Amino acid sequence: MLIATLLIFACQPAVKKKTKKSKPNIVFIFSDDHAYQAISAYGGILKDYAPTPNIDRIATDGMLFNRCLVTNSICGPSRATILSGKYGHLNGFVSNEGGTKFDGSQITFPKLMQEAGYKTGIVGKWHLGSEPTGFDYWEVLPGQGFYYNPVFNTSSGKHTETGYVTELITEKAINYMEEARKEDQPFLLMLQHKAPHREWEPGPQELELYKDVTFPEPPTLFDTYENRGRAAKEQDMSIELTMRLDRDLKLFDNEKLGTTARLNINQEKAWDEVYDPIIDYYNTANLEGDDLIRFKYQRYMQDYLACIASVDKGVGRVLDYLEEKGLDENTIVIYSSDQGFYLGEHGWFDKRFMYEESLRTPLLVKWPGVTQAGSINNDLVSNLDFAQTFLEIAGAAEPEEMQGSSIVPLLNGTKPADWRSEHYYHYYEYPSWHMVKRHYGIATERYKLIHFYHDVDEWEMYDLETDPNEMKNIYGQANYADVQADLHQRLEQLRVKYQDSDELTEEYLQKSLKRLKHMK
Ligand code: SGN
Ligand code: CA
Repeated sequence: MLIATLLIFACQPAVKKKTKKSKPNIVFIFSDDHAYQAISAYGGILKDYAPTPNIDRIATDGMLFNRCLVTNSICGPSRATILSGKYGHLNGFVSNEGGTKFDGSQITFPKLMQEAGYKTGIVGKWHLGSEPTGFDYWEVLPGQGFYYNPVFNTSSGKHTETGYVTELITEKAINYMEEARKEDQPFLLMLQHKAPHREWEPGPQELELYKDVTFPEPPTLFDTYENRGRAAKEQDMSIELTMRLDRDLKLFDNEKLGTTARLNINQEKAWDEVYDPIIDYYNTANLEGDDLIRFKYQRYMQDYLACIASVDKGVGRVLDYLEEKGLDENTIVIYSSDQGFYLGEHGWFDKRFMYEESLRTPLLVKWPGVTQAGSINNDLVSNLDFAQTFLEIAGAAEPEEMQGSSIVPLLNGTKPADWRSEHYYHYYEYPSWHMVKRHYGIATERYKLIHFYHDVDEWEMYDLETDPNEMKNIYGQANYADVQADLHQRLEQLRVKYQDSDELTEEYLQKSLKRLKHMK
């Protein structure tokens, strides 16, 4: 009898039938303008300076993606692509400016996750014009949001809170998880920071962090844009000419600044203690030419990285919270940003270009039992893939209309035979902030072919193997003729595959984009 009972038990399937609760929770931590160069785990010249021990923990325990490429290197469009799993020309959101609002009635992955039994919440930066849909809980910053004493929008109206935005968002995220874990449902949390977006206002805990630090300069800080087309020359995003001495670098008295207008008395006191001596130095140093550019670069890095330090502490708090509550084993933690960013490369800040620093966004994923600790993935993945990835994790069907591919197999350490070998990019927002001309293009593992099609009609091509800093346009060079012809053909195929076309672009141009104007 006993033996028979044991046999029956032994014959039970080893894997328990998955209940709703056993589906993993997803914590998607998403910052704004966080360059991969400013994450220690990515290496590079700031490796020893980037304040990211906690983001690095995700890499140590999970997988780091070296080539996560965005579809359009700008905030709203990146977010719209993530939610919809589609390119901007199909989800209707191609530009931050021009009055477009995300059409929240369309299919998005959070809605489908709700149907699959998930509780869904979003806190922090949203930046899509319309109200969030597909979330049981949302508490978001209006527009770009404020660093200090921010306003939050919720379904029941708006309110202002005292404190620093990164800390407040982290706090709200933990509160959300604390509620969500009591329920009999897995949860999705989108924890979306404003930081480290311009104007890089450090939090009270990090104001002094870098005041005495000198950072290494990128080799292309004094780029003169030779051997490239008009787009690189005519942008308006240089540290030299565009970066503002007041709001960006905080080199004028507080009262004159929009930036610090929101500080209360105590916050202002702490702020002045740090910035007054810097202002004094600047006023007496009489810096000019390259020396001034160098000084501005250092100021920029001090504030930018200080903002990241607060984001990283928040990541640490979330990871610790999950461990303390025993949620870590069944929670996937993802860290990413809406796009990459220039940290002085080519003399720039901001993003938008299809060149590497803005095209590549950080992506780190820790999925206990699935991602191999410390693994590195070099495949071409994209923010276009996030929606379908989350849906596969949730066990929900992926709608036909979504245009990416789930990266779950890659997380498992297996690359599907038909994984993409090229990525399609399209940037529209011109004339506008930073005056980056409209362009579309193809990126492969080694090459890029880019068409600046508006205002100019110029092609650029880069060989990342021989020219990783993209300093030499090789379009039209005889020794690359075959590669060029192949890239042209593949680019046309991609435009067909993703249903993009000159006609559709023209339609956007006639609608929202015609209202764009130059801003600095
Ligand atoms: C703001 C910034 C720009 C930035 C855009 C888009 N200007 O307008 O420098 O390029 O956001 O950024 S600021 O003076 O208001 O800071 S995005 O991340 O939202 O796309
Ligand atoms: Ca951004």
